[in-house]
Amino acid sequence: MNQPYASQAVKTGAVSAPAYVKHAGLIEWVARMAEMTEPDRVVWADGSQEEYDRLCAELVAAGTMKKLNPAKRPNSYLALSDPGDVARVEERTFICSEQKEDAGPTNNWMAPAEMRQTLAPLFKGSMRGRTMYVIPFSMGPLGSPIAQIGVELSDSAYVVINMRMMTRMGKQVYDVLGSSGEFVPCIHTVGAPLQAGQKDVAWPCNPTKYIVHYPETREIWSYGSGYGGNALLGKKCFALRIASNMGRQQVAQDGMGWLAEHMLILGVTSPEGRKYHVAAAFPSACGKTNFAMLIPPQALGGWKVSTIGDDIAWIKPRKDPATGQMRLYAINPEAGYFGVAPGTNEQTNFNCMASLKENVIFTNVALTPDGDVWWEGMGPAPAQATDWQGKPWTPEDGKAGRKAAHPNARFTVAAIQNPVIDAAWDDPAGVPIDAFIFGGRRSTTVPLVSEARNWTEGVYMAATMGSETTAAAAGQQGVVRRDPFAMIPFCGYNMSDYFGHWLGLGKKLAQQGAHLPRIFCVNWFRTDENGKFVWPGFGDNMRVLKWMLERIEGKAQGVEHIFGTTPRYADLSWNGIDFSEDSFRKITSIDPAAWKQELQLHAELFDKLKHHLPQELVEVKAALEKRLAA
Ligand code: SAT
Ligand code: MN
Repeated sequence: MNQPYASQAVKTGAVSAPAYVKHAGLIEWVARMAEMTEPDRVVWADGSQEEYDRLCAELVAAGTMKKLNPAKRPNSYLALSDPGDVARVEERTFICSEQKEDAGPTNNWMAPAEMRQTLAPLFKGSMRGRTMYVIPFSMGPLGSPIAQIGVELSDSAYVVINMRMMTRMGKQVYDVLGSSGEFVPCIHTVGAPLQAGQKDVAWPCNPTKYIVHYPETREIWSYGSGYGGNALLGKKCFALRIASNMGRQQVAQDGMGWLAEHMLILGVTSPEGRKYHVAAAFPSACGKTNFAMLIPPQALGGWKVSTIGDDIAWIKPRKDPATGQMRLYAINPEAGYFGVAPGTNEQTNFNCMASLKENVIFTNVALTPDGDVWWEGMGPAPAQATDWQGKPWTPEDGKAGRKAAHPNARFTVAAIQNPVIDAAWDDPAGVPIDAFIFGGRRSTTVPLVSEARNWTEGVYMAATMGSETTAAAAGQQGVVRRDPFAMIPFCGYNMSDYFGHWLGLGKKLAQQGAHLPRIFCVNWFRTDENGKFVWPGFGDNMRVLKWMLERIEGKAQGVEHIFGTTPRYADLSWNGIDFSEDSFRKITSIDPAAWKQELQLHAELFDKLKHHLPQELVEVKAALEKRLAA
């Protein structure tokens, strides 16, 4: 793939890079972007603690952040965003491939030339009055053969400090990059230039937003938002949308390619000391961080869970050095967690709360009178607080339906603060994956857990996954949408080609006698007549995980149904919990009428994705329909 920025002649007129930056193409690009966006100054971020502290102080002075009470929450800050800039903006997210069909029907598309013309006047002078930060970062352990380098230019200091937590960010990246290494150029502006003498606002942004990806030239251009996945370009934009393209393009080189997935990665150790690794895909705000840090119930007898990653997995095939057999290995390309705060407490996620004791950036949670933070579901509400919009709030307001924290309020914290971080979380070689789990948020229809009979059926389950929408994205909440592989907002190319890539990789691995992960589908979210969740979830999800691992070991039983194998009541361990057989039936029952409707929705999805849709998936669907009719 050609890298337009790696090889151009230097004309460093506009910027002077520090001596440790040896990459002429990078310097030239920075100069060109500075010429276009016209910042007052260019600052080369070095990733040091001193720089972090200085930027935090500047953000406090500007009113973007408040420093929390050091006695309660040492070294921690609260940022409150503009009320119109609180989540990813999927409607404003574009995959600008040369051919429209390469973006596919699930992505917004515009021709690259047309998009460049659209963006040019917006980026022109967009950083006036501001500082342009040059943020070098590595996705994955620095220098690892699986890692990739990016450089983000941003006029937001908030982005710099978040990128330092979320990625391996800093001047050490330039040593790896050298004078001609490849990097993904990412440019971000809040789109709010300042005229001389004009006073800044605490959270500058622009009502017009564009989150743009050019997969062929591997560039990211983000305009108008300062929030999360719109602005921290290493995350969804690079590690999923651009990286999914990289993984597929690699097929042309090595016949297999690799996968960039919206998955947590966890390690799980049995009481006998056997260690497994599981990668699990859930849509945003469906509990990936909680699952990645879960504490197994003691009554299950000594299972342990450790975290490798909580949101994104890069997965590559390679020979197991011990057995010589091909396997899939996963790394977490990130170095921190950008998790949903509301609902997090000592019961739902003890380890997460422990991670949040210090050195945290909170965004859009509530502030308590003693200078600490609070959010819905954290514990008893304070008698008064300042809400996420900076207004006074009391529990009375809460009763009237006004939330103190935004439902998509987030924390940013370094992964190393997690008390159950896996010893191998930073291993450049990655961890071997034993099982894939796919889960959506479904109040009906989908049973607690089923195991696919084979890779193709597993891909079908993942491809047809549906989920009720959450606050992680702007738009209506609680409506079921198809979210194949939890990748609808993140797949950087045609979704049918993506299914084909998964099927092709499975096929090639099987031909080589590989040890393929098993595929499971879960749903923690079935509700009863009163709309209450039936399954306790959180730590008790270990009961389901245990069954899966025992399936892998050939020990656990189950029954086959129309699309897989599900445990019977007696196949799960119920030590330490009072969960009736009747409740179990409520969350595992398969209602043929509901499934007939569900298959109708699969048909609609397949119709939408018919261009390049793999025939294997059409065949799985036909077989399913036959079993359902029988
Ligand atoms: O805002 S992010 O995209 O970083 C978080 C999410 O939606 O998963
Ligand atoms: Mn996510």
